[in-house]
Amino acid sequence: MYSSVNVIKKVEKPVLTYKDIPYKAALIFNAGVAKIDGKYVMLFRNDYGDYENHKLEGTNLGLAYSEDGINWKAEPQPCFAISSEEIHRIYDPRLTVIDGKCYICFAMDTNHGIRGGIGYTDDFKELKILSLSTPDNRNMVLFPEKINGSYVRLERPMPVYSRGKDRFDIWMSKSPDLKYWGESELVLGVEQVPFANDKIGPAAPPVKTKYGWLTTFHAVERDETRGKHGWEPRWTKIYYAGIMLLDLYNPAKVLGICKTPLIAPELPHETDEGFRTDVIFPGGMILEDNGEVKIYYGASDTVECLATADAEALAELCLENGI
Ligand code: BMA
Repeated sequence: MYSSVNVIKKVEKPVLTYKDIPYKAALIFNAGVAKIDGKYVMLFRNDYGDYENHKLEGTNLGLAYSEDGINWKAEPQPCFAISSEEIHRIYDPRLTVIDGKCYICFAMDTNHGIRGGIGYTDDFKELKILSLSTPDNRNMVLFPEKINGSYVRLERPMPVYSRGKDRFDIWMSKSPDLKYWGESELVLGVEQVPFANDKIGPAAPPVKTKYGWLTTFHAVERDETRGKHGWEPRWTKIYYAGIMLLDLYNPAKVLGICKTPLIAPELPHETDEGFRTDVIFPGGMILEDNGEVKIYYGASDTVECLATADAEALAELCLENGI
């Protein structure tokens, strides 16, 4: 088992759980976070049902606000009810502010596969969809500015037929308008991550540092000998958070990657309590003016947590070993 790198400081308790939600809620996790006009906004995934009796009924998204990024208050109702005969649910939202507008990337389960979606909202009441990928693709994140004249996203297609089950990698695509996407390139292959023997995918949207784009990813390790974890009937995987640095002008180029997990499951709510324990899944990273990053992550697919680190120290960790 790995430990988190020593520059990571975890907040001891989750920052949001189902107990903080004023409507039906069970698993609160995999949130996207943005700082807008000095105030923090969180769009979180809620797999609702009966937590005590381990019964889940469905998924919706909820909204919470915070003045300090640590203490959160959830809004009275869930937001963005998007479903139809074809669409089952949207989940795992990631927020990126570009030129003052809040964009939302999300995964969408449909009758015909999993699609990656990109939309925006002006008021967190209505989600206006700009593009939906062909299946299967998800874990999309947008860079916070155009690079060489294009919008850029990281994404994780799932080529089961050719790569074999779960052997998935991180890709990048470009767009002139956030609607039409192309010029796709491989960014990081799963075989380049020493702590992943299964699949990897983008995590929180990248932040800009003078060294390059600093960005988290998730990395999955399978070790069936460790047995099942959590109250989900078959769960045996471990999800770590990793971190890498991408070139500022050509973000398909990895400048360096930290060779051990950035965040590993360690605290009781990360390893012992919940639906799928041993899962760390970042969805938000905020770079503060003092150089600190706040990294928000779902733990055990059950609660939303926060860790902090110095952005420069993280960039150095990536550059120490290169790729
Ligand atoms: C992934 C996604 C995430 C989830 C993770 C661990 O495949 O479904 O939403 O957090 O698995 O269960």
